[in-house]
Amino acid sequence: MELTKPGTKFILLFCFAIVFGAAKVKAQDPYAAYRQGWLKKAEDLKPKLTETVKQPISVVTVEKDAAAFQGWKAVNAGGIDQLYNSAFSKKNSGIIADFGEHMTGYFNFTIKGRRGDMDAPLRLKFTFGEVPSEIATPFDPYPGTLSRAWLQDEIVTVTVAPSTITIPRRLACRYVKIELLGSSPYFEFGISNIEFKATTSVTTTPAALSAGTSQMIKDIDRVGLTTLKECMQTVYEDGPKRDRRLWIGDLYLESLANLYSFKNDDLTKRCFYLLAGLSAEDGVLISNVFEAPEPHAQKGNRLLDYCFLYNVALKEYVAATGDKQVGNDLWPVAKKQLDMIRKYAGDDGMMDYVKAGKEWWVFFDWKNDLDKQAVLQGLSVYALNQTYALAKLLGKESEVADIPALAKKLKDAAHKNLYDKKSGFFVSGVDKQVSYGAQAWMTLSGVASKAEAQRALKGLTGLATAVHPGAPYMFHYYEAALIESGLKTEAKEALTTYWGGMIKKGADTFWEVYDPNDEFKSPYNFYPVNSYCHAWSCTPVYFIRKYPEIFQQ
Ligand code: RAM
Repeated sequence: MELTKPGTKFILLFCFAIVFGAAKVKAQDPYAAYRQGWLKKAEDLKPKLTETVKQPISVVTVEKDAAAFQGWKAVNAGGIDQLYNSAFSKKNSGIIADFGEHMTGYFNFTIKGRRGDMDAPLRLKFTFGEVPSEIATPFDPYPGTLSRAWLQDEIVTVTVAPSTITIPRRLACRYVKIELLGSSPYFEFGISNIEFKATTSVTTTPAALSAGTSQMIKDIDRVGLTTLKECMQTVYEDGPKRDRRLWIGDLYLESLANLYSFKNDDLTKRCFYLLAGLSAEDGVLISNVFEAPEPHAQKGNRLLDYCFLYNVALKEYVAATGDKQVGNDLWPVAKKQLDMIRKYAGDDGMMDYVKAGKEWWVFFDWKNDLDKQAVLQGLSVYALNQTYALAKLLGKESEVADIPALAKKLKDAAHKNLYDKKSGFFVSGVDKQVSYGAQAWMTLSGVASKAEAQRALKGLTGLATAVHPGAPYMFHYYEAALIESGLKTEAKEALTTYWGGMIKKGADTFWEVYDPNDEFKSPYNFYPVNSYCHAWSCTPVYFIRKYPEIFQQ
């Protein structure tokens, strides 16, 4: 072949350009060929929500009580008829209806004239609360760091009576306060037929716990199930009040609890496909996605630990259900997330957590002072091993042949660099911090031997300086570590004390943030904007039902 002819050269260059260009496009989006298919599957799996109409069971007053959760308690003040049978005026403005349970859905009410003609509009304010303090705490001036609009207060202007009005926004609450902001002195009206159309995608009732189960464990399970049910809408939401969307970390824990309770496999599948279909063009998963107006991701939000947990969640799902189709479909995504472990793993086998922390949101817990070295190292080992287990289930080990050696390298390095033989704790970072998180992840990853794990975990309770979990999310991993290391009594005690603590404080659903020593803790600088029905807090359901020998005796 004569390469000197200008025509041939041109054709060759042209061919190179096409091949190179195609490779470039492919490198940019490794899932280009699959995305639409994944999103279609997600759409096809979208559940139809069931609707149940609920009515208030009573009227309550919310009263100050230093002993109550966040200083406020709801006190029964009689039947709802007192509202329905009298005129609504300044006298009963501020009345609070109690539905007796947490609900997620749509609120409606009816306005009827009682005397005179409606010669002016009416202005009403509704405040919806998951817990009593939300009803009693003024929202303004708003000090929070998230949007003020998450808070559930709505002003409604009514111009025609009679009329039945539905508040357009979906709400999550147990209590509803109604205030009168404006009305005509020449027109008397009443409020009636207060209703809530509650929605969920749950259609099954899980088996009862065994007869010998303690009342406290039964209560924890019941509240955990309600929490999960409320979060199971058309995706696994993190919280039906806030943020009302699919986050990978929450999905992981919800899907575990679902496997042992409602068994809605389709919802889990839908969420896996959605996250995959909406991942970034470089193949990295985005931490959270929205469904409306059409499915889309919160693009800039890259959370390193959540990428790894997607793999773990997928493996758990495939292992439990035997659904290899989903595993095979989404294997390219799982495989891709491992690149980030390869990228930050140093020659010494230690993850460069400082660099990772600069380039990513490394989360693990709502706890500012938590050092992330040990937790990231532990999760990386865990994710490598879990992904390899997934590869085995799918017969794809040859595609990740480097993983076992890498996992071992990281594991050995963790033990060498982070284990303090003298104290028996795993330490993290330059200050050698001892945290619940570090002991939990060193245990779950298998870096700690059983004896070391037991010693470290047991030691935590006696160490005043140990960094505690900031939220139930981290408490889940601590609880899982207690079980993994064989500390059954301690596991039962920890679950009963922590989630039971919320029960004792009146929880209808478990909370996003719970620090037994600080009921006002908020990652968002304003505790009413915390979510009080939060996915990652539902996991006692998983523990209690997966380990009956620990919890149901
Ligand atoms: C919050 C949400 C959600 C969690 C993220 C990291 O915004 O509560 O549950 O996954 O943070």
